[in-house]
Amino acid sequence: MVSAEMVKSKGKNGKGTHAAKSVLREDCFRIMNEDNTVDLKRDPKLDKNLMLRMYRNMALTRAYDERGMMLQRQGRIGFYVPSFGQEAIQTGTAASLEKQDWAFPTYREPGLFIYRGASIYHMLCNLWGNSADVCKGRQMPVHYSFSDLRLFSISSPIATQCMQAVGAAMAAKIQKKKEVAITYCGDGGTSENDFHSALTFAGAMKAPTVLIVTNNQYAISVPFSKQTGCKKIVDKAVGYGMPGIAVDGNDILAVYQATKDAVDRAREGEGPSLIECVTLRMGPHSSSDDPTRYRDEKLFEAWKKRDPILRFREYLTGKKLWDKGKEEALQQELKDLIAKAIDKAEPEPPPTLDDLFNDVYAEMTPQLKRQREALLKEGELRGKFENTSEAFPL
Ligand SMILES: Cc1ncc(C[n+]2csc(CCOP(=O)(O)OP(=O)(O)O)c2C)c(N)n1
Repeated sequence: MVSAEMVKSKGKNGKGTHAAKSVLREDCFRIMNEDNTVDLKRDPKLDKNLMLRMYRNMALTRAYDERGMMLQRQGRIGFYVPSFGQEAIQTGTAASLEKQDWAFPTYREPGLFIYRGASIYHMLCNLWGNSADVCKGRQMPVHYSFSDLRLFSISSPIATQCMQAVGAAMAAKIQKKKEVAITYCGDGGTSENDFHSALTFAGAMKAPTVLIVTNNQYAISVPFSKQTGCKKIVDKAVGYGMPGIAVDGNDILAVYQATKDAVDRAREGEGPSLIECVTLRMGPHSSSDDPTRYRDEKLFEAWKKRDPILRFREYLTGKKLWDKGKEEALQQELKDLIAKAIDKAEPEPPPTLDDLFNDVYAEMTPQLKRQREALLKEGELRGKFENTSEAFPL
C-alpha cells in the first residue's frame, strides 16, 4: 500500500507519468493519470469489494442529486443543492473513516451520508420536511442529520461546523477514545472566522481531526481568486502547525489515500491535518442559482472530461472489475431504489403543530407550554376557514 506522503514526495520523479495536459493545479497529489490509468508502482491496490462499494456510492450520489434537482423543477420540493462533480471527495473521505468516527459536513456532502448508511427514504423525508423526517421538518432542506450514524446536523452558516468538529475531537482526546472527527467546508468557508478558530484550536490542542476543504472554485458566484490572497488553501496549514496536502478531488484513489493517512495519524495521536481537495462545482450552487451567468465555460468544459465517476469507472474497467452490463444493471437498480423511496416519502403527512414544541427540552418549559396552547388554539380557529384560500398560519 502506498501512502499519500510517499507518492507526493515521489511526485517530482514521477512527473512524466501523469504530465498529460490537465486543468488541475500541478501541486496536487494524484494517483490516477489523466487517461485514468494508474502506474503499477502507484496503484494502491485497494480491496475489490471496497472499490466496488465506493463506485456504487458515487453512482448513487449522482443519481440522487439528479432526481433531487428534477423533483425541485417539477415543483414537488422547494429547494435542492446538488453536488455534481464532487462525488469522489464525498465517497473517498467517507470510506477512510471508521464507524466510531464523527463527521461534520456541509450541505454538499450527500455521498458521505449515503456511504455511512443513511437511507434514501429518510434523506428524501428531509427534502419534504415531513413528519417522517428525522428532524420532523425542523431543519432546512438538504441539511440532513443522523446522530445514530455520527453525522452531525448540517449547519447553514458556513464553516461553523469546523469548530464543532474540533470540539468533538478535543473531547475524544480528553476521554482517551480512539475517535476522529472529520469536517468539511468550501473555499468560501475558509474566509470565515470559524475556519481560522478551528484550525488554531486544532493545531494548538493537537486535536484528532481532519479538515477537508473542497475547493470547487466558486462560493456561489464568487470565484476562488477573490476569496483569499493565497494561491492555495493548503498553504494555510503551515501557519496553524499541521500537515497539509492538496489533492486531485476528481481522483477517488488519491482522495481516499490522503484522507486515510490523515485519519490514521489523527487516531494515533499525531494531531490534525488539512486536506485541500481541488475540483470544480459542476452544477449550480443550488436549485435557486443560474451558474451560466458567471461561470467560466471553458473551465467547465475542461473539467467535464475529468468527471470523477467516469474516471473511476474506466479504472475499474481496466482492472476487469466493471463492464457495460454491470453498469446498466447498476443504473436500473439505483433508479428503482430512488423511485421506491420517493413513492414512500412523498405521501408522508406534514409535521403537526405540536412538533414545533416537542423534543426541545426533556420537560417542556412553562413559557413553551403557554406558547403551544396559544398556537394550537389559533390553529383550531384557522381550521374553521379550511376551505377558503387563506393560508395555514405557518
Ligand atoms: C456565515 C454565512 N455567510 C453567508 C452565507 C450564505 N452562503 C450560503 S452558501 C455560500 C457559499 C459557500 O461557498 P463555499 O464555502 O465555497 O461552499 P460551496 O457552496 O461552494 O460548496 C454562502 C455565501 C451563509 N450560509 N453563512
